[in-house]
Amino acid sequence: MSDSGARPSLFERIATREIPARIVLETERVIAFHDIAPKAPVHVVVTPKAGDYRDVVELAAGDPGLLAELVAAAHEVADSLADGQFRLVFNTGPDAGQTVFHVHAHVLGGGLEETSLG
Ligand code: IU
Repeated sequence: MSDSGARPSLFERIATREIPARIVLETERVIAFHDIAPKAPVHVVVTPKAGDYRDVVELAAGDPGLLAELVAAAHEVADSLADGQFRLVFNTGPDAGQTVFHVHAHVLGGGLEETSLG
């Protein structure tokens, strides 16, 4: 649950199975599921089960260990679904495309040549 009695976020409701998702990995504090609108052959959302932090900047300041758990989960997902190769995207703020204000990473893989930043 979020603090301050706020309504549970979308991703908290996925973590409690209130909203269905295709879950691919779960640990004590982290959950990963296929994005409902994939932007790459592999597109998985990795997020803390609790909605205490709205974005990666808050998470890094407040619980860097949990940020490291997200990265480890992303690596594990990519190992099983994308040959261990992946792009990790944290949309941060509405102008950057963030729509869910519960920190999460997009794990993108499976062939990204057409969207390469390099
Ligand atoms: P964003 O970085 O906040 O834009 O990411 C939110 C993502 O959540 C976005 O890619 C949606 O497709 C995704 N999503 C989902 O996976 N399942 C849902 O039920 C809903 C949104 I609503």
